[in-house]
Amino acid sequence: MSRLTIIVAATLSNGIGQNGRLPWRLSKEMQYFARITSNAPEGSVNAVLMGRNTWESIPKKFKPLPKRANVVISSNKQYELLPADAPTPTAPVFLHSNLDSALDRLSHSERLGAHIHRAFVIGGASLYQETLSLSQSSGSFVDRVLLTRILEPAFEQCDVHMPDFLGDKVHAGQADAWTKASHAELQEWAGFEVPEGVQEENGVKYEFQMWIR
Ligand code: FOL
Repeated sequence: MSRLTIIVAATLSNGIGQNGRLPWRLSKEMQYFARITSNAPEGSVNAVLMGRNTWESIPKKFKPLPKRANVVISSNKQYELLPADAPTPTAPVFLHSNLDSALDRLSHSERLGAHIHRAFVIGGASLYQETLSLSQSSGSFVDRVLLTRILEPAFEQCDVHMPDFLGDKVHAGQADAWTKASHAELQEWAGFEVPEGVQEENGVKYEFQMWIR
């Protein structure tokens, strides 16, 4: 079974986006995203799995996300990932027309050109929903969420929300309920020092969390 990790920055009401982009600009938070998704042992790389809207939200100069195998899901098989006149990409990028096909590709990671260390689902809302719904008995399962909780302000103008995986009472109290890992566990899994407690950038307060099931 291949394990998947969701990484997301979300407000207390699960807001994640506005007008096709992130509602905030948090450079240290973005550095955390880049570092944790890039960090892999010598000779391997991590994969970042994303929906087409998320791919389009990434600034041109960071596409494809460097040092990671980029996997984009779009039902449009003719979708042009990069403009014809774009420079030759420095990181691998693959298009899949559905999640199953993308996950199948991950499980044969030699076809991605390198050994895949970890696979991250980086958004957006519909891919978070679809991957959270995978059952443990299927080939792939989300067993970890790296949640950056945006505490304040509320960012009530968000127009995209991630599924309420913690408040989902369907699983509450059951064997596969989500539990919050300690900060030490987060750091150990990350493999580098992660700031603990409430962080503040540009007047935005947030906290790095890890949830497991
Ligand atoms: N998870 C967390 N914790 N924070 C996020 O901002 C986030 N964003 C997405 C998914 N999960 C997240 C999706 N959106 C880039 C831009 C948007 C984006 C994801 C990544 C991006 O440009 N990343 C560059 C770093 C750019 C920089 O250093 O400013 C990268 O190399 O990862």
